[in-house]
Amino acid sequence: MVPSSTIRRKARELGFDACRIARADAAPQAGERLRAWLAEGAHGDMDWMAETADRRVSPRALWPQARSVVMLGVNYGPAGDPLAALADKTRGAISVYARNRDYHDLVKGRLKQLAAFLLKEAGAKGERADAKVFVDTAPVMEKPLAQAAGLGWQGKHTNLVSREFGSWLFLGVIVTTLDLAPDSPETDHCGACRRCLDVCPTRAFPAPYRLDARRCISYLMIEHKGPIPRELRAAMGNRIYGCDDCLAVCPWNKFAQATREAKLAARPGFERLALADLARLDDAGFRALFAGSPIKRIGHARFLCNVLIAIGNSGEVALAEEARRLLSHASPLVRGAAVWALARLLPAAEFAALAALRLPQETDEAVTADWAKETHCAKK
Ligand code: B12
Ligand code: SF4
Ligand code: SF4
Repeated sequence: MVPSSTIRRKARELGFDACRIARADAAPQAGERLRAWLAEGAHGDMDWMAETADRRVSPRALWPQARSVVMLGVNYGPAGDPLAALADKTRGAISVYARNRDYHDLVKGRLKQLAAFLLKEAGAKGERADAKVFVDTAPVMEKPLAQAAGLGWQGKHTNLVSREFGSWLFLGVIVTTLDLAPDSPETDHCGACRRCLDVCPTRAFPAPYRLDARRCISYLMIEHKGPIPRELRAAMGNRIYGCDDCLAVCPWNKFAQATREAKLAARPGFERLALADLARLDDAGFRALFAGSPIKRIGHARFLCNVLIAIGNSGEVALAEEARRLLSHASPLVRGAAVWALARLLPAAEFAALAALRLPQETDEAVTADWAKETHCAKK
């Protein structure tokens, strides 16, 4: 058997901050809870969650030969106050995890190296084995497995909390046919605290330990396909990609440290990008600015919608010009968000005059309906 200490030493050398082991069937309740969550429809339009449910319930369902999981964590702790960017309404707030390189690329490369090392060590001991590596995108429930391995516990905000790194651990997993010595699971240390539940701007937690993704800003900005529900837009403030509020208020962050990984520390300026500049980016400019970042994955149109909602929430009349220009954008989603932003920034008479001018040119039914709705509730 490859000793845990050998795996941990190599993991540390490769840049992982935490490494613990569990049996592949160590989180038996997770599958049942996943099914209940899906049955409630809490996954919204993340159809891929439901489509892969049969395999997602357990690593053994995904790969019957799996015996052990090696759970890895990479600390992406911010250097300063993670919520400071929410203060300046004329600038966009990007969540901590997206302020530099896409962690999927970074973590996956390291997982592959660690898996290769593990198989080589096992081979040297005459053990025939196989391994697969996953980070986020595969049908594996990483959080309950990480808790079973002792990396942390699933807090009331449903994310993994570590006694050493607080809320700021990316997770990755190596699933292997090897029998490895399991570590002990971590227990829940939330106690009576409910800070994360109370801070959520869109009230996305129907109960502790349960998230309704349909109300979560992170889902709405990154995963949701259609227009963001109007009743949730004001609560999004100046966020333009993801949300950290429930993570940031956790008292266990007092033990957190800034990441040691330069590729995960905020890129200079990324915490203070002006909404006006972001609204003016064309597709090529968007791709260039966010090259290598997870933000690029949502595409230019989706990104502009997020920026327009932040513009609508800014209270800054000067930004109406940016929204007015985007009324001519090719995407109806962007045009609809521009209508919403203008209704919040312009006086009612000016908005009505603009509607009279632009409405006859609008060809999309949903955007036409947006004009009608906003004409009723435009700022007096
Ligand atoms: C889908 C998904 C999302 C969705 C849904 C999130 C969710 N909580 O399920 C959306 C788009 C909203 C999202 C947002 C974010 N995500 Co995300 N996401 C995932 C993904 C791909 C799957 C998660 C999943 O299986 N959800 C299904 C639900 C049913 O599972 P669950 O959350 O584990 O639910 C458990 C609890 O509800 C619990 N439970 C239910 N009832 C009860 C009752 C009791 C008493 C108890 C104790 C427990 C309990 O049991 C369930 C099963 O364990 C994972 C990667 C992966 N493959 O695991 C990343 C992942 C969870 N995301 C991650 C991150 C960083 C984020 C964001 C912080 C990003 C951001 N800043 O915007 C936010 C956080 C929002 C939040 N509060 O969760 C990290 C979290 C790392 C960590 N330390 O936990 C992961 C692990 C990716 C990674 N590889 O690092 N995400
Ligand atoms: S990420 Fe933001 S919106 Fe989503 S649950 Fe946490 S605080 Fe609420
Ligand atoms: S904020 Fe409180 S309740 Fe939420 S995860 Fe942290 S300790 Fe648990």
